[in-house]
Amino acid sequence: MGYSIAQKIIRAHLLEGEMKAGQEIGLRIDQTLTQDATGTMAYLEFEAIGIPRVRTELSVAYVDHNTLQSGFENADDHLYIQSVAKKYGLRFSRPGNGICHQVHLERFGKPGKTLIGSDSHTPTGGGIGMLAMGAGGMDVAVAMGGGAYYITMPKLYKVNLTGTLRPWVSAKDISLEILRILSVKGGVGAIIEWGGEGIRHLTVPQRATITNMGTELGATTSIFPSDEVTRAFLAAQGREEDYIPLESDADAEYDRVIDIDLSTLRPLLACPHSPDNIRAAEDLSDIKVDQVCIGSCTNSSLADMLKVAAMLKGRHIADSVSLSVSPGSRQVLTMLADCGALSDILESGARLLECACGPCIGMGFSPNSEGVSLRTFNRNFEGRSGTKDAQVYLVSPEVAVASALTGHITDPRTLGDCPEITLPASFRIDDSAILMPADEEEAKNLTVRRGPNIKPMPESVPLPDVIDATLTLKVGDNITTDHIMPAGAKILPYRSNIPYMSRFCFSVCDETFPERALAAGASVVVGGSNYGQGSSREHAALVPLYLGVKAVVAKSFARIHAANLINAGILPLVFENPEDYDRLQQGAHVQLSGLHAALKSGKFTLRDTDTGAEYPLTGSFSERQIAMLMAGGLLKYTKGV
Ligand code: MIC
Ligand code: SF4
Repeated sequence: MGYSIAQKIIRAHLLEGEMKAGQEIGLRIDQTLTQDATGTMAYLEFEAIGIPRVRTELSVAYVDHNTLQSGFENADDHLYIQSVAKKYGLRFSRPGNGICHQVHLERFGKPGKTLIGSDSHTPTGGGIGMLAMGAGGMDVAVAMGGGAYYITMPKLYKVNLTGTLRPWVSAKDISLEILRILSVKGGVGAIIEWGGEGIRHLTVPQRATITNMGTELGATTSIFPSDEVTRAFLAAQGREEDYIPLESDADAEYDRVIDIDLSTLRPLLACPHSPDNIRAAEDLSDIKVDQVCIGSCTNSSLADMLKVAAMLKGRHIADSVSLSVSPGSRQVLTMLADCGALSDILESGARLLECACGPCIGMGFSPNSEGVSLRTFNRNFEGRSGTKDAQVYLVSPEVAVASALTGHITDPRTLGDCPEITLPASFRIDDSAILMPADEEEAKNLTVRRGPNIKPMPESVPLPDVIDATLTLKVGDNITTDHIMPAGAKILPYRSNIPYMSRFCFSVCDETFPERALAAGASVVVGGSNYGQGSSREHAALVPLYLGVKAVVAKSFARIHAANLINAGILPLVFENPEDYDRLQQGAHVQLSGLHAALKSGKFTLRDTDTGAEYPLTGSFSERQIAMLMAGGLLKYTKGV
């Protein structure tokens, strides 16, 4: 049997385990990236491990999330990250240089390499044939120190594309179509490989939009072959030497094959509040639009922005609409300025925002009350925009601009001819905003700058044999990390201050949770299926740890979050009988006993000590994870090994 692209990269990086679906494997990691919202914690963890220099081929620290400096906190954290990068051997991408995934694709990504990043959209790198995965900060810290990255060997899905996209239909619509087919849990435990005739016409930015949004399927990662399209992109970035060809063998086998004929697709939207709530733009034209945001790591490439500029040229947006445009990187912005396209954007009435995540993570530009906001982003979870009752729709740049011009949801096919965009043969290369690390000798004398916003991390403890706790919170299906630990301009500056952040834990679901959890001392949280979907933020585990959460019992878990819970020493357990979810009530007193033996057998029992009822649970932990839980989390385990 031949190998798929992902299997080829995994084989070449396999340090432990066997390439059999469901088994834990350890991978050698070539590159890492962090962004500032997760980076401060990741570097505190790296420092705690105590390795003097990163041991990867390349590690980059980006600042792109917390760029709104409304107090000293973010600025201090940036200086901390900058000084860590200089001392420990990382490149530092300065604030304003762009969104980590966009810049990494432009300047550093290489086909055939492994990349992990403390951000769930790291799979963007799959657009040029990298095996790129999102991970918790602790996992990235360990990989920076030269340690393996462990995942469960995923199943392999193949999406076969045929035909070509019709005018006005774009890569975003392919992403939305696959979300319609598979749903936000449909990719859990799988790597999605894209292939078929139809990919030949997809540029690298289009491919990167698709691999970026594969995260919303819950997939471990998504990947495209590395072919002549990849070579042309790398050559245009002055990096042709980084090109290697990479494709799957003709007889590679997949667990599932999905066929999509590109010529049948039409402009789509993901309706509130989930990326898989898909409708066609033409069916929603009576919805008035208050706000349109163009940008984010999904749709902020030069190609996207040139299309936006061409559509806006000589036109003016509707008076009722507020339009923001955030180019993905300084390279994109300067090239837009050079060719005059930036003026077309500005003259239309758009507001230009910094090359950063911005509104995507609620960093400013929140919609008005009950506002309808169309965004070219990847997530429309409730409250994520910063306005709890806003109605956020995910759209392509084409639908975004068409709707900004008319003031209501608009199928761009009603606008006439679609402008043709050609990518330049060479991009403008200026890496001056990427700072190099000090050499090893100089690094020894450098000190790291730590601001007063950096507070000690909560300490996880070795797993006891018995846990007595209160079921302090019961939540439903598809709880995202934005529910567990919200982001936004008011909370994000405290990513290195867990005690402060804890006041907002689960505030989207129940504002009284932090207080009740602290009063209870030890807590169990109960959730439905796909618990912890969305971001890689380990704060969604570290903050519950601080509040005394000992175990989370759910119908199923999202991959990165489950790993983050174990890394923090919290038990993720699954209902053996999903209907037991309905029987357990918030407020119950519960007990988990015989835990040390249960870790090995995988069979756990939750006892309601008020009623005596017992609920069978399962938890499948590898030897390494058991050792980690017994040691009190990944950091203690790593230091002890
Ligand atoms: C997101 O899109 O939710 C984020 C913000 O980029 C997160 C990381 C974080 O919470 O800092 C992610 O996707 O991992
Ligand atoms: Fe930034 Fe949004 Fe991308 Fe997350 S999804 S990395 S917040 S642009």
